[in-house]
Amino acid sequence: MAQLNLDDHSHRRRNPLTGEWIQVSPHRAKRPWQGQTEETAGEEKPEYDPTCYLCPGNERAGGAAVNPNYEKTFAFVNDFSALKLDAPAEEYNVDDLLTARGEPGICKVICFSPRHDLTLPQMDAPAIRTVVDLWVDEFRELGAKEEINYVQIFENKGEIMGCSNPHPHGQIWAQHTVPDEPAKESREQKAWLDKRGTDLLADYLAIELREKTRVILENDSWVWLTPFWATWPFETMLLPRERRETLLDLTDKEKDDLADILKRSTSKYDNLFKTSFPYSAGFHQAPTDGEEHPEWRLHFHFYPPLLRSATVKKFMVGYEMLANPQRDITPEKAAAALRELPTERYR
Ligand code: H2U
Ligand code: ZN
Repeated sequence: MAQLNLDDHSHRRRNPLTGEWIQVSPHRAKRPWQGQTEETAGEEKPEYDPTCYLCPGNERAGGAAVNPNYEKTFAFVNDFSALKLDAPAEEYNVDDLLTARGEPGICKVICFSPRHDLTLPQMDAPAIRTVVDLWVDEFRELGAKEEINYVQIFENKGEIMGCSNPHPHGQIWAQHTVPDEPAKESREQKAWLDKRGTDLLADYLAIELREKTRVILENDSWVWLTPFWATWPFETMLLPRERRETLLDLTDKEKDDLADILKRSTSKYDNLFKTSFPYSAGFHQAPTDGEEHPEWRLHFHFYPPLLRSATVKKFMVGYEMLANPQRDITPEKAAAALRELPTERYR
């Protein structure tokens, strides 16, 4: 039997943050990298759109409110919030088979810029820094609430991801329960700390900085890489060099550096298929449950759906739905493709 070659043989990789596995089939992607770069129809947007419910001074959907004439960023409670603070945190149980619980929470919408026509890579670093500051402020305020034990900050970008409005914006859902994805990461990081006495992502980062095959970009405070266990073709993760449990622990320099690496990473993404690159992305951070979390290291995940071009998307169906997520192009190949691209956006 030949020795296992991760560039060649079909294999499974374990995600140490969740304990879940991914099927990798590198032989199916043996053909050399053929990044098709058909430019998508020039999506020319106006700086201000009088029909946009997020532009400054405009009325929101259904006349819920009128936006102020904001000049940098703007946050408001989602007019169609999925989570509400008035839900009683009570149990419902029928014979231990039908179990439910009331879930109090708060949903917010956060506008990144008054400009309707920009996205993160098109904003300058000081403007992105104002978004970082908004994330910090919102996290502080929501996380401090008695009922709130977890704050999920995210951005859903692009029509292909079901995003309803091109105005640059993200969302925050803050709630009583730590939801499943961060709960898995809490469990695995805690188990690692208990067993090894170190933080899991510190040990992981050390390997990545040694091997360098999956690192794409670095600055003084952050490392951008394709995780060894990435599921989506161009999935990436942004890690702080120092252990920071939440955004509240970041220094001024780390916040500036975060703005810098967000600009350059999202520019590379746009350059990959010469399109405004769609994704779901966001932070995973320690719960805001009042407990100590020495096991936690905050990080940012990018989950982009595109596979081969601006229009060819990876479907998570069939085997993925019924058995296990699967990928062809290896995380190492994806990192190499992203590494080659300029950090300056194509236009
Ligand atoms: P997307 O980024 O997924 O398109 O979501 C935009 C959010 O904005 C969505 O959750 C909210 C929707 O409920 N929204 C308002 O709160 N007010 C509005 O006037 C329209 C949209
Ligand atoms: Zn707008």
